[in-house]
Amino acid sequence: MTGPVILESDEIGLDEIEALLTDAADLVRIRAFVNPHAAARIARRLERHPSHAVYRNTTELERVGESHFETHDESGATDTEALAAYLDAATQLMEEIRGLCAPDASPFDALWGMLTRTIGIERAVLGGRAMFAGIVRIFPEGSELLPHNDDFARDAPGFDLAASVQAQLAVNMYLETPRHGGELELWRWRPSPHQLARVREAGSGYGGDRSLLPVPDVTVRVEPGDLVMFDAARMHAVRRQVVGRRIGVSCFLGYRRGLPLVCWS
Ligand SMILES: O=C(O)CCC(=O)C(=O)O
Repeated sequence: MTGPVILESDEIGLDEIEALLTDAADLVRIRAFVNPHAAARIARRLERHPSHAVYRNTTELERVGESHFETHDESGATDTEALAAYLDAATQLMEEIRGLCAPDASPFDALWGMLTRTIGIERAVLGGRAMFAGIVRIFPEGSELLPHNDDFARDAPGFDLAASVQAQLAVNMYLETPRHGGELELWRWRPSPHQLARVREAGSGYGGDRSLLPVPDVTVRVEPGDLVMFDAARMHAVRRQVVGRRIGVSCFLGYRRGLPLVCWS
């Protein structure tokens, strides 16, 4: 078994995505993708947005914007009212979040601009309507994200988008990071639903029990300004924020061979 393979890059293009999907790399990182000096300022402005709230189904964590994860339950059953509200608000929320970044450049716009140049990017469409993309995730001091993976086909069964996406990549751009804790952990394991059920932490609606998992294959300390991308089908987690909090802008990229990427949160 090799040690962690972090592909340091200055761009995300097809080569970087291919490296993740073939396991040639565990993680792609672009250092200072967001100006590290602007990052803290942007974080302070974003957290003032009125949508700032705890996640409906993970109350330890907070977010600005909205997340498709909050529109379904553990089994993947859609809460139709929550989904309609999510789609109704998507475009305006994205504009408001962009507006709050100004006069600094919006991290999400920078990602969008880069992907427009390299591969092509579109907002994901669900039931004919564009999804929200670019959630701001706030991990308060003391919080953690349990080991889990993300799979749109599992979370939104029956939608065309799920069937057309061949791989789901997670992109996180960090604006503020804790002085101690908050490392990203990644396993070289893409568990099936059955395997996931076997390691589920009692009482958690989404996450695995660390004591049932081996030591992660990759543990990375992230810095303000870093962009990190990995295959969301792999088990991943965020260690407890011991001192300080962690704020980042996050979205998923859906890879479809020969087509532009699609983006959602
Ligand atoms: O914030 C991170 O570093 C990873 C978050 C995560 O679990 C995800 O993007 O799915």
